[in-house]
Amino acid sequence: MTEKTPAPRRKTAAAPKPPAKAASAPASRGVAKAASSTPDFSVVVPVFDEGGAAPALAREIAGAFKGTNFEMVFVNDASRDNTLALLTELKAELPMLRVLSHRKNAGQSRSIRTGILAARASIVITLDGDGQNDPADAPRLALALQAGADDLAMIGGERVKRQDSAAKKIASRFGNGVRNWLLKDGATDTGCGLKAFRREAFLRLPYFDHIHRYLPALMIREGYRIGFQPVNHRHRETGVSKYTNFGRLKASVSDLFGVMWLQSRARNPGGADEV
Ligand SMILES: Nc1nc2c(ncn2[C@@H]2O[C@H](COP(=O)(O)OP(=O)(O)O)[C@@H](O)[C@H]2O)c(=O)[nH]1
Ligand SMILES: [Mg+2]
Repeated sequence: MTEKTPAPRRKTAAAPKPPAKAASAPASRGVAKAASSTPDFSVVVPVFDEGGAAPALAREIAGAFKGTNFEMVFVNDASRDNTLALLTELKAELPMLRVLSHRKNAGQSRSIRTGILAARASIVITLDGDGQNDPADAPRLALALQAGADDLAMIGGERVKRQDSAAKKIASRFGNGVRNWLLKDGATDTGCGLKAFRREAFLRLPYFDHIHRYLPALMIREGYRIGFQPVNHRHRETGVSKYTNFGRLKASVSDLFGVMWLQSRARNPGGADEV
């Protein structure tokens, strides 16, 4: 595992240790938490019009995490296809599958947040819902995080061989370069949907749409350490990408300035001691 602790703009020290189990987590409004025993891992998957991929992906995740105490939280982002019907049906086959459904489309970041708010484990793993991330990699990231030091808040996947169009790969390389140059987050692939992080650490971060691309910078800002591991990447076999290069660029410009501003306003006490 490569662990990167890029120099943040301001000196930061380790944040206090997140508790091993999130004792009582705020559930998202209107979303009740299931009452069974607390799982060790919550796998959160945002899905928007992914009916072609979601059921097979859920089965793959169940296979990958078999033997561990885990749950899956699929968040249907007001899909217009049969995603919700298929996932609802699948609950009979996969008892550890939970399905939440947005009433209106709210985007990938909000879907992830909804899933994390509902998650019952202290360690959350996110994966894209189109099957491009390989569930076989996910337990490795989760276990590395679990075994890591207390202030290690996230292990991000870095796609070794991107299976996307040349245009998307070029745009992504450019975007990652600019982001790393401006934010100094040490990440080469923040767009990789496969990440493992501590639920409490995520919930400490300021939320905004598209935050999922800035988790390394924001975790470092909060005083945490982050790590990365190489992961597999697969072709999108069904459905269509929900992003265009232009749309991504437009959002990225204002987001970059926003995160730079957040970094300039970071002050960290280096932990708080009770006396
Ligand atoms: N872009 C986008 N993705 C969403 C939305 N809601 C959920 N998602 C999910 O976010 C993940 C990433 O989207 P995807 O189209 O695969 O992005 P790409 O791999 O960069 O082309 C997929 O699982 C989507 O289904 C949304 O409103 N917009
Ligand atoms: Mg994709």
